[in-house]
Amino acid sequence: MKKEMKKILVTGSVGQIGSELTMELRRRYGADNVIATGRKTEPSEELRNSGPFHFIDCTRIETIEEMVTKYNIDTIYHMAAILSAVGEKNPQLCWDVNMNGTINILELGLKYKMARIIVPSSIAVWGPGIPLENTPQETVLRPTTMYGVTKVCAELLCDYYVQKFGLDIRGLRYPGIISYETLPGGGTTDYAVAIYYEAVDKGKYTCFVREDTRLPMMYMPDCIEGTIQLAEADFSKLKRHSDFNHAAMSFSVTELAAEIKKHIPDFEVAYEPDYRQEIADSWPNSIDDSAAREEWGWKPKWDLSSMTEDMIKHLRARKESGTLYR
Ligand code: AKB
Repeated sequence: MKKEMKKILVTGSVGQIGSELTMELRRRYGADNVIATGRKTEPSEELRNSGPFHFIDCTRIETIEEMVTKYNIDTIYHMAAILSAVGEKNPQLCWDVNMNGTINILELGLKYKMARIIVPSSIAVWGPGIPLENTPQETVLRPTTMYGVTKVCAELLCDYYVQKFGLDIRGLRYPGIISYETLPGGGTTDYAVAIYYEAVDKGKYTCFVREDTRLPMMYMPDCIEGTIQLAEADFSKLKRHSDFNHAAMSFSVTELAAEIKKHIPDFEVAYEPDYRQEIADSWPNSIDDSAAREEWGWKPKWDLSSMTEDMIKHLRARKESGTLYR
């Protein structure tokens, strides 16, 4: 029997994906049924005023458990994570937050017999030596970043809890996510967001990866839709659980800049690659998400051209109202 999701806890709700995911979950399931949590960063007014918000620390299980018992939580979207670039600067913090945070969530899932737990993964699970184009679902996972190591471990850990304890856990490998609501923090794919902000703000951008860098990317509405779609899929129909490749589009920085120039003709990009180039070079150019399409009906709606038009429209409006960077 399919268990219902009635009281949802979102960790990492102040982050780039967590903030928009929380608002959409509140729209769909009722504001009071979605408990937003963060570690340090103050939430936006919209997030704080639209439903319950609390500070917790996922590495301290008692702080999560307090939320679970207070609100009778039966579903967790575990969005809290240290991303690739920050993870390389502070690998121990990355391990602590990503691994101890995840096992704490899974243990509480068992203890309180949760209906469902969603733990996102990332294209960072891959490393050198993989087929770069259309990287298959099943291929060697040997990441060279601490973030990637934690994401591979978390996928395995989640699958272990599914097989050993019958816990309902789902996860998908996010590409770089592009959005205009909340800035990403500490990832390698952040250039693909920053470029839009700087194009609208200053008409020029200095990119920290080379112009030929090509990575899988996705617009936020597709990311939110796909995440909730997987969460709502019939568990008995899923052959995989924690590691669905999740794709929408793939482009080089040159192609991205050319698309932006269609809206801002004088836009200029300079290139000063830094340590993040090596990380980007270790990830796929594009990925094969046929398992997600077959098992839970995934289909993206946005491509580079429609996303660019929408991003620029929203960022221009924000600039005009003096709230570009909020
Ligand atoms: C990062 O760049 O670290 C993230 C990711 C691809 O998971 N955006």
